[in-house]
Amino acid sequence: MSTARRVVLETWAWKQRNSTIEHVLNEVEAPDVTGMELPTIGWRAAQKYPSEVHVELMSSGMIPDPYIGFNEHTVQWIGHAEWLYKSIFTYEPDSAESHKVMLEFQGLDTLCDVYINGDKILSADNMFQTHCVELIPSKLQSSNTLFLHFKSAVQYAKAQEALRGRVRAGSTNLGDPSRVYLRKAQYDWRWDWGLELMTCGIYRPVVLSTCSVHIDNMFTKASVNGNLACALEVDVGMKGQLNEIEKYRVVLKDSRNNNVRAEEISAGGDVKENVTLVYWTFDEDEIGLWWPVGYGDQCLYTVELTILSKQGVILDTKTLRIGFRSVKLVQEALQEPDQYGTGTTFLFEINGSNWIPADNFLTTITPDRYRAWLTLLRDGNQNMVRLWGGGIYEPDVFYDTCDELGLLVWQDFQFACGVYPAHDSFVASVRKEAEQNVKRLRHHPAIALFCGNNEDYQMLLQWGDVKDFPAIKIYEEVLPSVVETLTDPVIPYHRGSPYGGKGWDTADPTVGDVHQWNVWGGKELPYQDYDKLGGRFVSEFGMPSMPCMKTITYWMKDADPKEFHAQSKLMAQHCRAGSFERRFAIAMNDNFKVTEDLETAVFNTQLMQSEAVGFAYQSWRRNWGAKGKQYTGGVLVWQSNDCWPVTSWAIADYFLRPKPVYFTIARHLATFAVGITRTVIKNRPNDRPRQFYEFGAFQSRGATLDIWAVNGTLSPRSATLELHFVDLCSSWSHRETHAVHMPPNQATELLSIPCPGPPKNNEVSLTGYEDWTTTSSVIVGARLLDPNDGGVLARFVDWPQPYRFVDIVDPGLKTSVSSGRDENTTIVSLEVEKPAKCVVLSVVGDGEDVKWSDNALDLMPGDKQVIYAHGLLGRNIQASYLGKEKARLL
Ligand code: BMA
Repeated sequence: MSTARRVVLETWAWKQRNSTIEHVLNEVEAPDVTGMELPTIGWRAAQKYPSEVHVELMSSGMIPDPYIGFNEHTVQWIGHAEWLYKSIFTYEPDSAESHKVMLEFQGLDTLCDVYINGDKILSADNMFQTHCVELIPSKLQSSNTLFLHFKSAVQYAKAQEALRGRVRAGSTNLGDPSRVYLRKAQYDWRWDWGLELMTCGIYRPVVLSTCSVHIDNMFTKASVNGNLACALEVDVGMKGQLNEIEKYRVVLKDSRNNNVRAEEISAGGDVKENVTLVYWTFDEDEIGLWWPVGYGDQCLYTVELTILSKQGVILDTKTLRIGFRSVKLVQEALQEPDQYGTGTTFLFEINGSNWIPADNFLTTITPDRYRAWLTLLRDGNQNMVRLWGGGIYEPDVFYDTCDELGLLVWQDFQFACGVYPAHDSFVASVRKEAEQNVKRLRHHPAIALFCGNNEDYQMLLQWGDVKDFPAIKIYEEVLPSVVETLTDPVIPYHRGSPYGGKGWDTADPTVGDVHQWNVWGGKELPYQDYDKLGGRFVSEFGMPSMPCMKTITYWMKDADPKEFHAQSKLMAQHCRAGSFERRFAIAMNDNFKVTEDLETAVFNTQLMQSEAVGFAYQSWRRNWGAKGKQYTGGVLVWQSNDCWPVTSWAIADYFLRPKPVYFTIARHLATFAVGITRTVIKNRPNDRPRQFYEFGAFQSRGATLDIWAVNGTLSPRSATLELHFVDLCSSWSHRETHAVHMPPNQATELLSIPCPGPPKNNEVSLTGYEDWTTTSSVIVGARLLDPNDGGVLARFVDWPQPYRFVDIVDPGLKTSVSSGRDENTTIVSLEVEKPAKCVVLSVVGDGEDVKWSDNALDLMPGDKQVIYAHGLLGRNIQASYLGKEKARLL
């Protein structure tokens, strides 16, 4: 009998296969049998662990960085070759009673035959599964050779396609449709923000364990009832010599390591593989609840399970960190129709973004990088992250960090944009993948929803010509039953994203969730229409932009200077969005002056993304009304992050550099927010956004302003709404205040007024708002002030549109810089004499990035803004803004 021992196998050698496997297993040199004209590479010590072949090839200097220049194309051969890994491990039976020896492969990417001492022990074909193989101790020697043979996923998928038929799967920029036949991250085949990199390798640890009893899984059922009373049941699943078990010890500890409860349970006679160990109910105040960020603390507990033998030997232990929370997806009838009809809510009271894998090379994403990404999202006032179905089930550190930060997780099962098959072996593989991942994830309080797939229902509806949809069996039978059986309390399951209306009308704005791609994509509508394009829960929508110049410079390394142009070949190589040339042309032409300068184009695309996404967020949050009127229950922008340096919808780029939109979203999602919509009354209503003014007649046409506010707290709040109107073309300005009241946890309409402006004769009108009002260049600043201390609860500035018509005047931007509380922090104050649009601060020169507490601000005269810059370290600051898009020294 023995305590379980686990050893991570970290030392590997790798090489490209160029002879038969038999030759390799026998370590015999042999002639090239691949028949391919590919470079061949002999055994080399792996530099990284876990390991992927591209990363090894790069570390050895054998291939260039595919994220730079056009290098993607020179590394395509790697995905067509086959790759071998080898490890030698020692085995010493610690006693004759060591009954079980197991090898656990926590992640093999993807098609991999595994051999021990020449015997095949596993044929893996699903990257999302953990493969656990029991070894026969008598066959092990003191030194053992483990061989991994990775086959070409590209070729396997094509062969399956030849066998089973070609299906539809996204458009051509979403990778080859044969991808649906292999359970490998779908974005590896290329996506509309990602390059084609078919890597392979040991992307998660390989663990050798020896034990007599092994905890296969621990199921912690932490529940919270309607009165917020908590209970915990702990079940265990075990394998091995169960008759050796004398007792179990279960301990619940709080985050300070204090015992909350502890119990020893005698195993009794006939021990079963699955046992319920404890069911504890707790007194009020004994347990702190886990809340999403912004709603309360994230109290976390650990459950420690120890299995003891009759001799007091610890046979195995397992620890899981849990939280107590209930999660419901509320889909109940709304009281009255809104602009879309009545329908039902879809709410968790959440806002956030869509996560894609943070790198094409998963082994390069360190726990610190995961934490930095998720902290960035949390600091941006997001409280939900959706793990999109074309990526991976992320490693534990991702979900642990979400638990700690209070970020809820919407977890897609890994299917995206395709007609997936459902033959028996495929369904069996998916079932196992789903069971393993649900068991791995279910104890995380952050998990709010499991979702069947990304856009598979929608694509079908869109195409209209696909009759056969075999994977319905997966989305409507297999996955919901796995979630229902393996979670308790049951975690909500949603068939697909989007999914809702009758007959799979995935675009129905009154039921379920929608993906809104009619601004960028679809009908190419102006982004100023986003307020008419909402739904009960908008789980995707977005607008792309270029990353900052520093990131562009990374991929331009050694490039010809002529590539530094918005429409150059290298800029296109680093933008994968379908029809991006035409779509950018339309949206940019609608809103901005055409430019040939790359830096100006970068600024303009970023401003457009910020304005578009910002307008959507503020409009849809406005739909969060009182009970029965919660018309929009959440918004998840596409997309949080990037997997390489690229022009995409990401709100922060590959190097975690936030784009202006990141800060704009943060402001719209703050606890208090104020919003304005401007409607130009006598516009041409059918062919242009209603916010656009007529350049020829702006002295005679007025606009109305609708102003609302959101109180995200659970208490009512009184405030002063302060409005400041400033004309860009004259010295006219005007201020007024209104006392307002905001009921808790909802948006409230505050005012609907004509927009004031300078009178025709340049005489200031003091008598209300008449028809002579103009929107021509009147900037409207709104602030919500605390009536007691004047503190600013929220601010928003509305500019006339389109921006290409606005005659910008020099805002007279003044900055002052002083030292902050610690040597790493600098306080930067910004003031203007005239309004400035989207003032983006950046650091001059190279070195570490600066973390700005806020950025991309709309500044108003008399409203000084203070920003904290972390890591500036005495370097100079530069600024860009609408009208001065090229950054200049302050
Ligand atoms: C969606 C996603 C992705 C895609 C994005 C941008 O609908 O599900 O497939 O990358 O749009 O086009």
